[in-house]
Amino acid sequence: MLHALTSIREATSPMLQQIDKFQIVLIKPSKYDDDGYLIRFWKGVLPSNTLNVLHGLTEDIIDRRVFGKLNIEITTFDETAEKVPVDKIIRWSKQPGSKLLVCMVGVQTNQFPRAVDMSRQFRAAGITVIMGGFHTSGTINMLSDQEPEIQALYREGICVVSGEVEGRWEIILADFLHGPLKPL
Ligand code: B12
Repeated sequence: MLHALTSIREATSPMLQQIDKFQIVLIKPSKYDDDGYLIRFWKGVLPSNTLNVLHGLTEDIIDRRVFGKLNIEITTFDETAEKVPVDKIIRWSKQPGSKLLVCMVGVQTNQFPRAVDMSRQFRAAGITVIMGGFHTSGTINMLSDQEPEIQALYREGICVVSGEVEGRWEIILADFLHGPLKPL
């Protein structure tokens, strides 16, 4: 583990010197109703497990200084109970010296169309997007990543995560900081 951490620091260090702030935006998408309207509640009663877990795993990476003194900022949005300020996030991504990653987290099948639509808005602004959760993991593991909807994500430059991320999150983040992310 120590070796892995040292290699992450070494591999990313030249890149880290050029970055003032690394912003990680974690979004739990909501879903559309049968008429295509976005469902959003006035108040949320059950915070999303996935959003909390991803937030905790990211805080742990900050606490362990996996990326040295890099200023890492985490922002979470649960779209079931709050509006996701897409335009504002796009503006954050344009700040000089800042690197921003958008993550669609805990995406279930009923939330997948919404997650894709929101991802497209970020991709149109040149922002890197990663999508994970039961839908991508289940589809890839039960069928394969040759499924048309997963292939469509690849074509649109939306990176896909299959499976659990514990123990691997920092490797994905290092890949993002170092160069283009792998599609899967
Ligand atoms: C607990 C749970 C609930 C709880 C949620 C509590 C909460 N506040 O979060 C409750 C009871 C509310 C619930 C409700 C529903 N659920 Co539910 N639920 C589960 C259950 C048992 C565990 C989910 C969980 O919390 N896992 C822990 C988190 C941390 O894991 P995770 O989401 O998989 O995320 C990991 C990875 O996927 C990955 N990951 C995820 N996203 C991302 C993003 C990035 C960028 C990265 C890098 C990694 C990554 O990293 C995470 C950590 O390893 C699963 C079954 C299961 N065993 O998975 C069903 C399950 C997810 N639920 C399901 C369903 C259908 C629903 C409902 C739609 C039911 C309904 N008809 O209302 C609702 C939807 C609610 C909503 N708005 O999301 C289905 C989804 C099926 C599908 N095809 O998508 C599942 C799979 C059950 C099943 N087998 O049918 N559920």
